[in-house]
Amino acid sequence: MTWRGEVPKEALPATVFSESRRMKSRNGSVALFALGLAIAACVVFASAPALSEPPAQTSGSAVTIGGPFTLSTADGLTVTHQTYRGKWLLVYFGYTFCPTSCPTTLLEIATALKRLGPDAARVQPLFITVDPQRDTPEVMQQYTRSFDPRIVGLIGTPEQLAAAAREYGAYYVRHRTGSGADDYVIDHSTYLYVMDPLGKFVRAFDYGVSADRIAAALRELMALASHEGSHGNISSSRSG
Ligand SMILES: [Cu+2]
Repeated sequence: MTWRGEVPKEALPATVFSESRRMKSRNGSVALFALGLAIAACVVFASAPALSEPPAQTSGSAVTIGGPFTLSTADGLTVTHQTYRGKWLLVYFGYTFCPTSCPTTLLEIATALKRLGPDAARVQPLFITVDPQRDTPEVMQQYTRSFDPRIVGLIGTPEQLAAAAREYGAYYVRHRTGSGADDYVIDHSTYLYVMDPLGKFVRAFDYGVSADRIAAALRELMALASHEGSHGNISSSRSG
């Protein structure tokens, strides 16, 4: 069974992380893993040199990133695009079996939350799986908690996930690595999207963004928003 996340023509060019070039198992050697990293880095940076700084403010742009979705938490709660209004969202599409880009990004997000201190309460990271076959609620729960319990993993039916990915212009496609049902990897775009407390897209970070940059950008955005007073429903936890 195969599914594809559709790539809207107007979407940001996808930074595709070519996981099919790497080992299919998580039990490979360190050397293989390092080689995989090197290949992945080449793929990412060679394919999207212009996207290392995509501050892409969308106001006035025809491109709309983010939109209605219905997904579920690992606890079985249904969530939609409305659920997290009032929070700054960090949205990332990936899967728990991902050998590099997902663990790397989630680690940076977890570190960014620590850097933000109390302001992290105003941020909600969402890790949306593109692998509904293997990412069961239990697997997702365990995975996101291993980075930071504040990261929420979202699952859904293949249709729900494809729809959510489409709203964000996220790309993913499965590649078989063997004949077994679970012998596959998923190439996927690696943007980390930032949505404001009103649910509007603010910017996207390309793969490789550091925790410090994520934290600094969020601080800046929060300060700007409270300065402008244009986001009345930001949870007024505190600021510093
Ligand atoms: Cu990944």
